[in-house]
Amino acid sequence: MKNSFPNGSAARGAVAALSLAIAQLANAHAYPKHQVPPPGASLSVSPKEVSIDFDDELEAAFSAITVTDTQRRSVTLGKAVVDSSNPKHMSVMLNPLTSGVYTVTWVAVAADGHRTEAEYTFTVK
Ligand SMILES: [Cu+2]
Repeated sequence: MKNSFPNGSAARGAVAALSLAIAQLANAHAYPKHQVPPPGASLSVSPKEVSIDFDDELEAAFSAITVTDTQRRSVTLGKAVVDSSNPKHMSVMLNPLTSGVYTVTWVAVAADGHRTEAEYTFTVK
C-alpha cells in the first residue's frame, strides 16, 4: 500500500494503534485457575509434580514452569509440558524434595501471544 500520510511516523503510529485495538479485542491472557500444590501449601510429602490449569489455551513453545529451591537450584525432572489433549494444562515433574521452601515460577503465553507470569512458593515440611 502507498503511504498516504504526510510523514511515515504518523502512518506507523496509526498502524500501531490499530494493532493495539485488535489485540485488546482478542484479549485472552491466560491466568491460572487451579495450581497443585497451591500457593502457600505446607506439605508433609514431596509432591511428584507441579501442575497448573489455566483459563485459556497455552502456546507450548513459549510457556514454562520452573521450580527452584532456596539456593535457586532447579528441582524439576525435565521440562514443563503442555498437555496436547488439554492445552490449558501445564505440568512439570519434580525430583524428590527435602524439607524446605520451593518457588514455582510460571510463564504462560496464550494463543493471542499475550504473556502472563507469576511466582509463588510452597513448603515441604
Ligand atoms: Cu491476551
